[in-house]
Amino acid sequence: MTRPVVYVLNGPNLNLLGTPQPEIYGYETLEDVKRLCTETGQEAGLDIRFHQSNHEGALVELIHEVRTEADGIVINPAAYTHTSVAIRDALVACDFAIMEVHISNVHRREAFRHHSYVSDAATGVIAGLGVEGYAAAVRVFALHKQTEN
Ligand code: DHK
Repeated sequence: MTRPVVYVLNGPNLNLLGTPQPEIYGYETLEDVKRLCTETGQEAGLDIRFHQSNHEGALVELIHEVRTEADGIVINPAAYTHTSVAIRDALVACDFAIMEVHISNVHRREAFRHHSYVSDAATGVIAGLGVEGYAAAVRVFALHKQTEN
């Protein structure tokens, strides 16, 4: 039996996770986040595919590539959250659930982080739970899967 495929996409600077501003983003690395998502996905019967890019166009193209084969997307667009109409439009073209994740609580931070171009294209938004937010988002897809059966 094929498992539902959930893509976990990460935007710019998240490759550095664990080093800059640990008081905001914590000490876990992106490799730790990948392991967390993969293990959570395995427990939930999901096939997790994990990506990170520092380039807006690369993220847009990745969303285009997966939009016909994915069952869901978890996305932390990082700084592109607050700037990218292009990523938003690519997500709107997907007809499966999308979970927007932020490690930090963007609403407690600078005003420019309070607006997201992605949120109105997303099914749900998780912010401020640290990297556990990724695991929570992955588990939501398992619940979706159960309610569909
Ligand atoms: C990550 C970033 O890199 C910031 O640009 C966003 C987000 C917040 C996060 O909390 O995961 O503003």
